Amino acid sequence: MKKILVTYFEPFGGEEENVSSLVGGLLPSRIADAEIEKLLLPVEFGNAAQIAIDKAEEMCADAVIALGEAGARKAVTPEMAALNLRYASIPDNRGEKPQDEPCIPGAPNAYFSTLPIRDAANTIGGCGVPCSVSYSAGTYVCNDLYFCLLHHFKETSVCIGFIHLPKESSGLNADAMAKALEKMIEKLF
Ligand code: PCA
Repeated sequence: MKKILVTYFEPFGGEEENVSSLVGGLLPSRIADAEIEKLLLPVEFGNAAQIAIDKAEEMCADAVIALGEAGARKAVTPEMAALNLRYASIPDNRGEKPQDEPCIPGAPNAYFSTLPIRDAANTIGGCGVPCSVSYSAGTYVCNDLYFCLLHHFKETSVCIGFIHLPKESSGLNADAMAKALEKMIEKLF
């Protein structure tokens, strides 16, 4: 049985909710042959990543699928890569506002996803949910989490993917997004 850690975020930027936790919360605890563990993360540079890494290690995860909200987007966007860069235009939930700092000093400039992102996007799109591959996860806490996970697990078989989700006001509801993610997990694992 595969073990998959699904993470999602608390609200940030003064908002009341974060669509990633609505969608993550709707996922069942078992999908086909995979056991799903869920984890809510704080929107804090460094801390979110450390909490996710500790949990993935503790449960011996085979994969980590991280979810986050990208409010301005109109589609589900699996992220192809993460940059070793922190730049915040608004403070994180602890008040940190880094201005062009590395996530991890001395680490490579970027990593590619170790989840088959194109297949993931095709499966989500096949469920009738607008979906396209994104080539930038930004430079805020989502990218930080993604980069730190990819760095930590780089020489292991643990596969890491990140998916940004649009707000429900884009016309996509959490239920439809959760169903599509369930299908994606079923196909990939
Ligand atoms: N979205 C932010 C951080 C938390 C979230 O859900 C981002 O895209 O970095």
